[in-house]
Amino acid sequence: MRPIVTQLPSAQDLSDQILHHLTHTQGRGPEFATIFDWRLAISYTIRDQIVTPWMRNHRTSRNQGLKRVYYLSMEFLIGRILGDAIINLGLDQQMDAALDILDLDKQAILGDEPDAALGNGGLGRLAACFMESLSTLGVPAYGYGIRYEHGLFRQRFEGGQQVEAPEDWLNQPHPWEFVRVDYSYEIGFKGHVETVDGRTVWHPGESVIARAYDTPVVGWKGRWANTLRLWGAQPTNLFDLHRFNSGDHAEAAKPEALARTLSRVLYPDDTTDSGKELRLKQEYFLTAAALQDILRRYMDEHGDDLTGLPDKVAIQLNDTHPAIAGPELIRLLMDEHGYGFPEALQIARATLNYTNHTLLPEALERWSTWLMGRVLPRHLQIIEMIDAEHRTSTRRPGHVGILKDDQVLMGELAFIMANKVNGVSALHTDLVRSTVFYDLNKLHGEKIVNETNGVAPRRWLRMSNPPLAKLLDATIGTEWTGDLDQLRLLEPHATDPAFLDALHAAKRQNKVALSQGLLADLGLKADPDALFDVQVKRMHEYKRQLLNILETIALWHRIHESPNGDWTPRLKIFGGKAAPGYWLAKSVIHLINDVAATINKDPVTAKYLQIAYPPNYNVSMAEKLIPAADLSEQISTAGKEASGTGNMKFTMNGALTIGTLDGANVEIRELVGPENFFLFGLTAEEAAAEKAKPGHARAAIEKSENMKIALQLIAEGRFGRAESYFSVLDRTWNDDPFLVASDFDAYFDSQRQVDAAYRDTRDWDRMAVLNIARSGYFSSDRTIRGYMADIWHVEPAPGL
Ligand code: 26Y
Repeated sequence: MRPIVTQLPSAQDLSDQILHHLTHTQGRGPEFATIFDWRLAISYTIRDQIVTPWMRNHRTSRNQGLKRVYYLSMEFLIGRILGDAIINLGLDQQMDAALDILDLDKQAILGDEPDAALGNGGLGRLAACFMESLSTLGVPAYGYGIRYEHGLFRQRFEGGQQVEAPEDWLNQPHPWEFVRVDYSYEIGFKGHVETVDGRTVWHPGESVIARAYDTPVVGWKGRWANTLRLWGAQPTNLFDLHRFNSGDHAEAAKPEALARTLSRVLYPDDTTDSGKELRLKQEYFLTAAALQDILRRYMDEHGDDLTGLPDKVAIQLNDTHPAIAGPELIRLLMDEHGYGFPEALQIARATLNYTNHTLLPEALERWSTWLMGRVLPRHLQIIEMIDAEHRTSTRRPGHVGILKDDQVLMGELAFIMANKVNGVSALHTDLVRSTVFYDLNKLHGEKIVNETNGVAPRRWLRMSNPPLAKLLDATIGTEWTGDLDQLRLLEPHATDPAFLDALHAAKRQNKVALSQGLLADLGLKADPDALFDVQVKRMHEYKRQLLNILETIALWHRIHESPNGDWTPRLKIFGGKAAPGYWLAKSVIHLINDVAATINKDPVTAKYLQIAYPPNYNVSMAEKLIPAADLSEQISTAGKEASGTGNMKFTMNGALTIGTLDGANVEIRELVGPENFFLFGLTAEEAAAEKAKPGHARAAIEKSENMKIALQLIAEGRFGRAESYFSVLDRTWNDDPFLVASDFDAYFDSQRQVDAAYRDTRDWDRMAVLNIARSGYFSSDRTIRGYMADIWHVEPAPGL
């Protein structure tokens, strides 16, 4: 390939181009332009820069017939795009200077962009980090998802309780996407199946058009850009005039109505699978559109013989959500392209791979055969064929299978149809082997592999933590951004007082900035020298925000007992949304807010303890909170958190972790060193044994003075009407499935060790350096290299 020398634009070039887009694309003169106009003009200017590597990708991949990766995900939690694109293109300094020329405020411009919140939490954010790393590494790849009109709901608090409002990011023009009217596919649902001359034909009863909307995703140094292709639903026949004219107005509008609902809204629940028809339709909509697109591209480039598909295509299923890909690919190969079942099965199996992200039984997808048969009748037939073939070929009739109790088990389907199945941390992968897929693992020993999660260091370090990034650049050079293992070079500086001072100053700068935000948004006066203790993630019982707030209450009580004691000042920060129907998680939100209201106005403890719960935690808020954190709360019941990725972001940004031996915490602790990590709590094995003991909760509470006091204060109504928390209290005393009580004392004691450690500033900062220096493993670049070698068997494009 001819090397392409790309000249970076100067500040003057950028400012000229911004003015050009302002006038010619936005149609506004500078004297009338709003922040929004400027942001769009700047976004178009940056987008122009991405087009060069993007075209390079298209030409190289096609001309050289490169194998591609396809990442199918119902969620891409992207967040804001502009700041990340500027950083990746290496244009931050030029852009700062350009904005100076134009006299524009960068923070105001960046802050004007709405978050693309097309995901619930970890799984969606992982997909976004993977897209960035795939581009950074120069791997030809597409992400396929749904262009939800409404992303994850907005959260606000009323009387301390969560209230949801619809999210509306597409209410304004979205400058990053290119609509591809020429790439549209018809997606059918329902109807009936017919056999004509031995060939099966599915006649769908209704259909929609999937239309492609492309967003380029640029990697580090702007060398390569891949495409995130999101599907939006369009009605098949815009309007049935015939029906309308004959007076059947409702019937005439039906195709429109189906299309309007299909890509309308992201399902906001990441825990309980509700088995809703619309969700199944969304999953099929994404999958069927993606597969048609993949086969079309393959045949364009390599001809009509689809037996070579696995050599040129690797498809990754992000959890079971797109697992209908197995039956759909077989259907396309058999019914549309004339292959026999055995051959179709073999091609599909060599192409598909499946990532498992959860062991929680309530999050595992299963569809009733009745619903599956109604919505996707042909697919149900194929599922029955896959199931029967698997039972025969493994000689396990009536044993493990996809169909059970009139349900289609999507995990089993994904497993059986996958070439490789992976877990997302070492511990999780072990548990995948020994629990959910115990039987299947015995039959297919080589199938399960581990790929520990990672996060994109461009967004999660260079972009979101400028003070630290600057210090790293000055100390070890700039190469760490694309090669995070280079953070190791910091280790010798862990004993250098000047470096420790500089690190402390960088952290403090982030804490001051956050404090200003908390004052402006919540009216909370935070002390930037207090320990910033942060737990941000979705609200879920297994993540145990309840353990954290109960410990806070107990601490508050102890401070009251000796108000002149030598307490370490702390700011407890919570952030996270509960699924709208998850009552218990919502009561915990209510409890945290009520406790915060009481404690924050207590003059006796004010110097030592404050609580902040800013509403509407999202990617952009994470970018502010994580760089300002001293302590990262990773306190899930061992065995329940598949990996966690927030934990990695905190470590990279120099927070120390208080955590259990769960998910990737295990690997974080091993890497940073057990002496630089605050470990507490039962192991996964111990937790399982403890849970099996009758009366474990009550027994543990009786033994713990601190826990008893905390529960008692709640029950007495010290923070609000006790009735509000009756269900939380009742569950804690009588059931406590996530072992808050069993781990309480260990957690409380560990927090006191944190208090003591934080008082030795020098030593704390030294530990922070070691956490940063040893966090290189958690770059998603490393994760993607693992997928490339173990699962996809793809190479970066030549020259990258
Ligand atoms: C089927 C529906 C109810 C559903 C929708 C979303 C089920 C699950 C999800 C999302 C799950 C998720 O975000 N899992 C998280 O994936 C992260 C990335 O691997 C892990 O780090 C994290 O531990 C896991 O909870």
